Amino acid sequence: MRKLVIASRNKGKISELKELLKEYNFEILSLDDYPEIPEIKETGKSFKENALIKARIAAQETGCLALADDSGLEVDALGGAPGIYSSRFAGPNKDDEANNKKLLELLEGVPFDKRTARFRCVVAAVDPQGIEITTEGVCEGKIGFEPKGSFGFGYDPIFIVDGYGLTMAELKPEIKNRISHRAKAFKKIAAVLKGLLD
Ligand code: ITT
Repeated sequence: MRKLVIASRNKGKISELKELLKEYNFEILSLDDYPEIPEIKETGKSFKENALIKARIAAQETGCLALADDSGLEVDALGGAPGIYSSRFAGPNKDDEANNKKLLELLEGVPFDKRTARFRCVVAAVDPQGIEITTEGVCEGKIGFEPKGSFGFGYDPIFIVDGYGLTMAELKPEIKNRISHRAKAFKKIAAVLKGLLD
């Protein structure tokens, strides 16, 4: 079976990507299986640049097809922040609760109709021979006034998904895995990969 390395150490992301990859015939690994690979610095200026940086390093270091996801939340009332800085918005230690608290504080006094936001995800696939593909997915919503729900990770408890009236953390994982930014980007890349591998 062909090996595929997910170039991530984010447990929430890895489990979502594993679920999305279930139907494909890969042995799935992640950077947790390669503890010797140091933390990859995300020095890019866009989700696409960062996804490619992560996938390229993982492909080079492991010799396997690598898949990386760079994603984040864009809040219109904050000029698109936290964007590519989503994971460390409240400081260097990735702490979802602190990130959510900071975001809610910054939006204090902003009415519901002005709290528009979207999750954006770019997935990059890089193979050791140097073939590179990227795709993007977006999921629109609004930032709520308090955290709700316990599924998912990151900003899910404060992100109210358009058309559902519930936060992403209140939606069952199988629903998130159908409608999320990651699912959309992933669906597109899976179609291309399938064509390449067949
Ligand atoms: P890796 O680089 O190891 O994959 P990371 O958490 O640093 O892990 P990113 O740089 O792509 O990954 O940052 C993504 C951040 O955006 C993530 O930590 C969350 O705060 C947020 N985010 C992305 N997708 C999300 C989702 O589906 N639900 C909630 N928050 C999400």
